[in-house]
Amino acid sequence: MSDRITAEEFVAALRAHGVQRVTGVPCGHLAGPWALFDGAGDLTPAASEGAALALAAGWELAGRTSVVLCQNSGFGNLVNPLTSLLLPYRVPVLVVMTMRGWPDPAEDEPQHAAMGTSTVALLETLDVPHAVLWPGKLEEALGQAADARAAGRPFFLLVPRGAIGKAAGAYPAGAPADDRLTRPRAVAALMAELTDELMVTTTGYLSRQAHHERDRPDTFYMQGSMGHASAVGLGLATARPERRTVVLDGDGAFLMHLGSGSTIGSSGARNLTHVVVDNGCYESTGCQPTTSGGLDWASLGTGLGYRTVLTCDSTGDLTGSLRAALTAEGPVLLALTVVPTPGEVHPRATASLGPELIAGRFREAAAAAAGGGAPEPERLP
Ligand SMILES: Cc1ncc(C[n+]2csc(CCOP(=O)(O)OP(=O)(O)O)c2C)c(N)n1
Repeated sequence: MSDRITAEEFVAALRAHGVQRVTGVPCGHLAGPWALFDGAGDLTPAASEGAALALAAGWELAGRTSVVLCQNSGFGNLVNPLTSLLLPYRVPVLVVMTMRGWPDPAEDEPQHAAMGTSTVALLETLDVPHAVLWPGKLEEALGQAADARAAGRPFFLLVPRGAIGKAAGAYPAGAPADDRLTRPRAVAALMAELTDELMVTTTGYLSRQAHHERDRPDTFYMQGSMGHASAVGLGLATARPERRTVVLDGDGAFLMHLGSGSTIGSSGARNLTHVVVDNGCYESTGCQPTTSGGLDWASLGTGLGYRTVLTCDSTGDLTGSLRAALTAEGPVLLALTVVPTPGEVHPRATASLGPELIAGRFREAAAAAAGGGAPEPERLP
């Protein structure tokens, strides 16, 4: 399998084409180049792909040749700055985008199917120049990118899964000391505390962990839609005010659509508990650091308007914190600071259940009254 270009070769080629600054949201299939650019001090992680494109536009407007690294699940996030900023203002950013759900959507997870089959057509509809990184075609594609740049146009280099190698030793995570809080410990304890709460879990390892610890129909395992678990949870909580809703979120996902925290804060939803597992990184794609390192969760939660804000970073305080978070008046924010455990990975809920089944059984569970029994009749105005 020598079709694969090494991460070092790929980064060297981009540098030879003048790349100075790099931003984006990570994909496991770009983990090698991400680590090398980060190691060189040239990478700024962005909260979302749209923000990455805007940041790169700023660099370009100030004379720095820039690249955005992302996967096509984030294409939707960047379409707005692509169409209303880069195209009309003729700002030429190079976007290196991995292609999930493509060429055969059946070979990837279900949440990638619709975007996988439409990414190329969307770029064509928008008349945005692009090329696929086929084996041996990097220089040719970068030549096309240079032509696009000369014409003041962005360029998308589409990367098939596995086309670029990994970088050795990127973001190693040591074994956690015995009493340190970890994702498995935090999620196992949370799932054990649940009774009849509705729950929505964020994309990646957290959904997998929740499913592994305790499969329940009243948990909506949301693979995909990164950053939107909190808004889904607010919808559930306000539609079913007599039941507690729990959102299980990651720091990267929370930051991607941080504005929803303000919507939740101002909603005053008394029955909403938002649990954020902060491991300081995008663990599901290779533990690339997020920007949560310097974040003061207590101040942030209070500032956003959450009624109760709790933080916990030790196994000793975990059960007490969870019980308080599940019973206190909401909106509740509970930030759990954990150490990454990338070695513990479980199958996706969608591998055994399928998204339609997850949604169908969740609908039934959500229709039931709190504590089981018949659903409340809907009141007419
Ligand atoms: C819009 C979008 N961008 C990127 C991804 C790829 N992706 C899947 S999981 C994940 C990391 C999520 O990080 P975090 O919320 O901190 O949770 P963790 O993986 O650390 O548990 C990323 C970047 C995605 N699914 N969707």
